[in-house]
Amino acid sequence: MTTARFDLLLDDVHAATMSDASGYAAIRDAAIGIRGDRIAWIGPASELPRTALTTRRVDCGGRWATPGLIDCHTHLVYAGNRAEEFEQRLQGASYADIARAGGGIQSTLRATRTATQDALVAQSKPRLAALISEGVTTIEIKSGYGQDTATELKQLKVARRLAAECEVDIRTTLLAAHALPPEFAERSDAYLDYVCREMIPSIAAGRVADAVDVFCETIAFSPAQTRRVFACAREHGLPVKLHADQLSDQHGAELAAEFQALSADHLEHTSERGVKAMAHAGTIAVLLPGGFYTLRESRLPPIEALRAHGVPIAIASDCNPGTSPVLSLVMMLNMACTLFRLTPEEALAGVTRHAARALGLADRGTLSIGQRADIALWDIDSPVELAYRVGGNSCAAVIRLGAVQRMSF
Ligand code: DI6
Ligand code: FE
Repeated sequence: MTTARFDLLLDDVHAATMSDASGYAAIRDAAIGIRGDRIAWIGPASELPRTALTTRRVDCGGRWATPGLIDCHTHLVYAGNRAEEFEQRLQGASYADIARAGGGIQSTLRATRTATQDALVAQSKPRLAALISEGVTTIEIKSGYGQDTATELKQLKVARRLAAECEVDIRTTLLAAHALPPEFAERSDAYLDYVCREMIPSIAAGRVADAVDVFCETIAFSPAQTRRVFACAREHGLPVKLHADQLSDQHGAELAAEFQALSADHLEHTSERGVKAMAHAGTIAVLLPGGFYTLRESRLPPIEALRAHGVPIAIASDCNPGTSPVLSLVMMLNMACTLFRLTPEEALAGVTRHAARALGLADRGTLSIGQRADIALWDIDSPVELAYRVGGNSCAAVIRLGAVQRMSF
């Protein structure tokens, strides 16, 4: 028998491996052996080969390990602040009223267009740091506050720069079809000509985006327009995602499924037919409780149908300045359970295993042999506590690509 050799061995640890569809797939009193940037061994410590050698050993003191968290839907890179809109909404204005008065996405667009790359990095980094401090090791960041090639590119480049400067893996998504820029007012088809003829080709050539997203809604782009953007994205070899059925049933889920989208996100108004189409296509459902909470929505996403048809459910922060000024993915576990009635197991799978799939990533999201060694350690007595607590940060350590990033014990 060959001797097991590890660079890092975690022991006296309980592991919520998330490695199968049922619950935490927990291993109590586990050990996790890491070689290079991968998990090389995981199992009950009692089964660890006695001859195993390791360069470094960390006694985790009975803490829980989970896969590093994955936030699969954010608009984290933007300039400015919309706190005054929060006050306006408290006084009775609706999200749509504010948008019509030139606020909302347009106000973030103006601020983002005029910000330098350095200013965008400086404003976005603290938001990213907050998410990372709670165990996030992979995050998706969308553009969508530029609506011209230069600014969309600037947002995506800032996201790439944040990846180089921070301890996190970043996937980027082009969301050029988020809102209509002022120069194209009343001319949405002309704007999409520009998106398809110029933006998508140049973004694809520069390899600055990993996917293309569209906001399909009465206040944004129609299903026919979405179809056009998706066809163009696919021609350029980019996978698609969709802001689908958030405020009304646009049959967005069906449309996403038709284009084999990685995910359809929001889904509050999706019908059972839409859910079936997603199941058939393997499209992941991304639920965003932060927006639901902030806008005080009442219509729930079709959780029962998603379960019944076996559509994997991911959960994300939707971090954005308007509808979800959320800087805690762990808080979304609580909201997913409290507001959407997910189980704590489902919620945790939503920010690990299923979130990885929503980004098309097969190398992370579970603690199992061969996966990236992206691991969060938590000061909790059981994994339910992650969803149960509101506030406080119980993340005690983060290991990313096999390296200990941070450890508070
Ligand atoms: N749906 C949302 O909830 C956000 N974007 C989207 O397509 C809102 C973005 C904002 O208000 O800035
Ligand atoms: Fe969003």
